[in-house]
Amino acid sequence: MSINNGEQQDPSLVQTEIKGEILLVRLSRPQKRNAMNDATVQAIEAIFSNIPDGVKCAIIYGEGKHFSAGLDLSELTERDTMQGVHHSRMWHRALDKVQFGTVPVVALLHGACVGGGLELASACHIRVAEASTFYALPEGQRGIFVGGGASVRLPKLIGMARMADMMFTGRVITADEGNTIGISQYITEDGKGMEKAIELATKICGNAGITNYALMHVLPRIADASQDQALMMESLMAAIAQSAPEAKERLKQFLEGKAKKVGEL
Ligand code: 1HE
Repeated sequence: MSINNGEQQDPSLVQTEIKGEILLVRLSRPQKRNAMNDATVQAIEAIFSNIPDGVKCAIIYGEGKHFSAGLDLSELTERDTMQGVHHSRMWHRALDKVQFGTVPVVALLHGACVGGGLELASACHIRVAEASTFYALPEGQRGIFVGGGASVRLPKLIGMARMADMMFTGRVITADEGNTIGISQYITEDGKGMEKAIELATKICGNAGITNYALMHVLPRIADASQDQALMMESLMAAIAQSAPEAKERLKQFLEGKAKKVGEL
C-alpha cells in the first residue's frame, strides 16, 4: 500500500536514541509537520515492537515546531474502501504496540497535536504538553473519520461529548484547556517539556517492573470490563504484585524507615 517515493524508505522519519534506561523516539519529518505517512506508522510499530534490553521507559516527541499534523493527507486520495480498512488497521496495530508494548511511554507535546497526532498521543501513558500545544480533530472538516483509535482512546481521556464537539465543529483546544479536561497530565513552559518528560520517565524507570506492567496491561482491561470481572482482576493483580520479591523488599525498607515517604517519592 505504500507509495515508494524514496522518502518513505528513509529510516530517518523516526529517530531513536537511548539515554540510560530511557528510549527517546523522535518524529523526524519537520518539513511536513511530522505528518505520518505509512512508513512513519510502520517505523513506530517496529520501534515499539523491539524495545532494546535495558530500556524501561520511552519518550516520544516531535522535531520542529509541531508534535504532529496527523495523517499524511497526500496518501489518502487514491484509496478504495478495503484499502481504507487495511490502512486504519495498520494504525491500530502500530498504536497498540505503543499502548500495550513492554515499556510505558511518555508523550511530549508541542505545537499541533492534531488528527492522527492526537491519536498517537492518546495511545501513550502520560502526556506532557508545552504551552504551545493545541489539539484538534480536523477529520470532521476534511470529510473523513478518525481511523487511528481516537474513537476508543480519546473519550476515555475527555469524554465522548467533547470528542464529538471537536469533530462536529473543528474546535481547537489550547494546552491549558487540554490539561484541564484530561488530555495532558502535565503542562510546562515552551522548551521545558523534555526536562519534565525525563523527570517523569526516570521515576517510572524506578518502579517495580510488575507495577508498570499492571498499569499498562491490566488497568485498561479493568476499565473495559464489567464491575464483577474488574474487581476479580484487581484482586488477582494485587495478589501477584504483592507476592513478588521486589514488593516484599520495598515494603520491608519502608517499615525499617529506610524508604522515602509519600511526597518525597
Ligand atoms: C501536510 C500535513 C498533513 C502539513 N498531510 N501534508 N491533519 C490535518 O488536517 C492537519 C493539516 N495541517 C495543518 O493544519 C497545518 O499544517 C498545521 C497547523 C499542522 C501546521 O501549520 P504550519 O503553518 O506550521 O505548516 P504548513 O505550511 O501548513 O505545512 C507545511 C508543509 O507540511 C506543507 O507542505 P509544503 O509542501 O507546501 O511545504 C503542508 O502541505 C504539509 N503538511 N500537514 C500532508 N497532515 C489514522 S487516521 C488519522 C486522520 C487524520 O489525522 S486527519 C487530520 C490530518
